[in-house]
Formats: sequence, structure tokens, C-alpha cells
Amino acid sequence: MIFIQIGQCGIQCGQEIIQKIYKNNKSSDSIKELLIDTESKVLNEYRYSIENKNSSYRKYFQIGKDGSGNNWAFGYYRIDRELINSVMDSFSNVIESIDLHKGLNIVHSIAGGTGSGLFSRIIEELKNRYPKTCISTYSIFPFESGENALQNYNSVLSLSWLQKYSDNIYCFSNKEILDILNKTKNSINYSINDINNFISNCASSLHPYGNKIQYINTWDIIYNICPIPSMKILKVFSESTLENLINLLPNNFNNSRLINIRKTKYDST
Ligand SMILES: Nc1nc2c(ncn2[C@@H]2O[C@H](COP(=O)(O)OP(=O)(O)OP(=O)(O)O)[C@@H](O)[C@H]2O)c(=O)[nH]1
Ligand SMILES: [Mg+2]
Repeated sequence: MIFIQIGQCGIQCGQEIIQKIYKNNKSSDSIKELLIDTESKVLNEYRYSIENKNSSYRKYFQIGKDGSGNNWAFGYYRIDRELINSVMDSFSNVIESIDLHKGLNIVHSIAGGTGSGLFSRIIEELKNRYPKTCISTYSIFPFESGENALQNYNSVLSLSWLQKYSDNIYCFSNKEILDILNKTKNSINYSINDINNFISNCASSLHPYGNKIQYINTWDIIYNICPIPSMKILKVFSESTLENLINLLPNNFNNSRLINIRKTKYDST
């Protein structure tokens, strides 16, 4: 299983997801990680921490040093051909080292400069080089209140790249998750860590290693749940959250499809 984590949000959420996958099932196949950012702070935090050292392969890419200034264009255009080639070479090495390539996972925020711009550049390059590889993205949507003046532009641009190059988009909205936490739990002061915890619970339960289901083929999920290629934004909830949520769904939810993967197709496994 390969996880590419891009930008601060991508790395922080990606690390939580991977930790949960390992916690739920230590014995399984190993995870290979590429952590990519345009500044050192978050990369170093994980480079030197003693936790999260489970993965059999982990490579850090620091592309630039000042970040992408919350600007999609900086993220997309500032990486030169040589650097993008070295990221792609690492990716090729990883793919060649595994027996069965089950697809690629990318974790990123659609609002940050790196998570939106550099992400767009990387997914475009990956899909062009490996058109048959299934690319799933874990895309974190920003708070509506807007911490960053350019977040709307960044989001629209990265959504356009997502729509074109991703095979399925697991969408996690910070605002929506905060609302759910406020409605379903008792506390009122939630931090970004609580949101990341929520995201990682949901995302890791999707994974073959993160739950009791032996094997979920990513293409299977895509063929069954989003068979129309242009309609591929999925929301994922853990089972307990889903039960609480059903009572809280807005009226317009009829427009979406609510599917319990475990209860439908995979019950017998
Ligand atoms: N859920 C969650 N959202 C985060 C986290 N960190 C940042 N965000 C969100 O991500 C967006 C900002 O993106 P960042 O990941 O910080 O930015 P970046 O991709 O590193 O890009 P630059 O710093 O501009 O180079 C905002 O919408 C934040 O709310 C996190 O740990 N968890
Ligand atoms: Mg950053």
C-alpha cells in the first residue's frame, strides 16, 4: 500500500491514518510512504519522532524551503523538471519493489498552497506516467470561515485537477466534521487533533488492513460506488458515526447515495 502525503495537512492527516491502520492490524503487508512538503517544519517533526516508524519504506522530499505561501500557482509552477523527476523515480522504485500494486493513496488539503498546487502537479504527472494505476485521494476541504485569503481559488483549481486525474476522491470537510463533532459528542472545544482523529478513523476503516475485512480492492469500490467516472466524490464515515449521522442528515441528502460497504457486498468475507 502506498501513501503519498503532500503539504502540512496531508502529512499530519496521513500520519494519523497510517498509525491507525497499523494499530488495527500490525501483521499485514507494509505501508510505503512518500512525504512531500515545500518547507521543513512538518517534515522534520515526523522525520525525528520515534513514533510512526512502522513503515517499511519512507522517503522525505523537501521541495523549496519557504512553503508555497498558500498559493496554488507557487505550488504548481515552482517545482522544476529535475525535482519532479526525482519524486517520480522514487515512486517508480516503490512500485517496482512490491508484488501486487493495489493502488495509490494521496493525502492533501485542497486549500493550502502545497496541498493544492504541488499536489496538482504531482497527480498530473503520476496519472500521465501510470494511466492504469488507481489513484485515490483523501482530500481535506477547508473551514468555510477561511483561514487563508486564497483558499477558494486554491480549492477550485485543485478540484479541477482532482476531477481530471483522481479515480475517487474521499472528501473530508473540516467544517462538516466540526459540525458532526459538535452535534454527536458532548464537548464543545474541539481542536484540529480531534478532526484528524475523526478523519483517520473513517479513512483507516476503508483499508484492507485497517479493518476486519480481508481484502477490498480499490477498483471494486470504484466500480460499485462511483461507476460513472465523472461522479467520484465520496464521503466516508466509520460505522458508529454513520449511525449517529443518519438522524442528522440534511433534507437535500436524497441527492446522494448512502452506501454501507460492509453491509452490502463484503458481509460474507
Ligand atoms: N483536518 C486538518 N486540516 C488541516 C491540518 N493542517 C492544515 N489544515 C487545513 O489545510 C489548509 C491549509 O493547508 P496546509 O496543509 O496548512 O498548507 P500546505 O499544503 O502546507 O501549503 P503551504 O503551507 O501554503 O505551502 C487549511 O484549510 C487548514 O484548515 C490538519 O492537521 N488537519
Ligand atoms: Mg505548509
